[in-house]
Amino acid sequence: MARNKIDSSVLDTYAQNTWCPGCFNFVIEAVVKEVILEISKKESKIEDFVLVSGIGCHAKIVDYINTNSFYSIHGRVIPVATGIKLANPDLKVIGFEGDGDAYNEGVAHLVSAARKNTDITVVIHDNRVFALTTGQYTATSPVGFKGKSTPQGSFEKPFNPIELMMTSGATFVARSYAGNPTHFKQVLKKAIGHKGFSFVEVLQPCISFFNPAKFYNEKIYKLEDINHNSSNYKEALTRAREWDYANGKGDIPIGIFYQTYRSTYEEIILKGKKLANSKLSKKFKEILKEKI
Ligand SMILES: Cc1ncc(C[n+]2csc(CCOP(=O)(O)OP(=O)(O)O)c2C)c(N)n1
Ligand SMILES: [Mg+2]
Repeated sequence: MARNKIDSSVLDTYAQNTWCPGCFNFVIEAVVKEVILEISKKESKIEDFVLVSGIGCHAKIVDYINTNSFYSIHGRVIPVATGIKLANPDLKVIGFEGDGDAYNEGVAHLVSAARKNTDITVVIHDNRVFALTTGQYTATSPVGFKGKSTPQGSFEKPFNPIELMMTSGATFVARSYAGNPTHFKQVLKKAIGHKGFSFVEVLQPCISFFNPAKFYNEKIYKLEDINHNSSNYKEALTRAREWDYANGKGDIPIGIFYQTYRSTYEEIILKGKKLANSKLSKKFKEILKEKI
């Protein structure tokens, strides 16, 4: 089929959708589909994409998009995505994780991927709650969050994922908002185009268990509107620290906080493998000579 003739229905699946009516995951899904289609028409094919999910409401996204996908387990999106990328570096690998998935269960993998600079994109559906299991607090729930496991309010201090990713060495760090699909689309395209580990946190109000949409609409502003310099680490870190996840103080910047470049994990590993192979074959040649 001619690339420019592909229409969005090719990405639809027959899976029955079980998200709550009005869930912001619908917005994320629609944007991801648009981006895959746009990239597929220009520079690659739909089959070049591999989507990897964890477990949770967010994870169902891979059931609803018709391309290669791997439904992994809670907190283990990154090891699976890394393996796929190492096996075939030509693929475009995108991981979808919940906040419980990425920031609680699988936080070590997130830090490692940022440090290693694996060339994958990770999208975090940050609804700041374990949604599928009906409303327990996560590592980004605000102090005082009342849910099933914290009826009197959570007392734990959440961390700031943007700051964590920056200090862990991520080469592309962004935040967007599911209430602003245009913005998310722009950010996601740049994240996929980035060579290296790209991290995109999407603030996603959960209409059933934690819905700060009104608060987000009042507090969010775009980094693009203040001419933020995303190559300046110090400036980016100041912006990353502007909003306090614990008490909601400060305005909420969205956009690309930081972007830089260095060798990717696969480049280094595959170069090492080639070297190892060439040394190995030399040794084999010597052994063969001895035997002849
Ligand atoms: C290893 C493992 N731990 C815990 C669970 C139980 N579990 C399933 S979904 C879920 C919550 C998911 O929350 P989050 O990752 O934030 O995704 P959301 O549902 O909010 O999109 C949990 C704890 C599991 N399935 N596997
Ligand atoms: Mg969640």
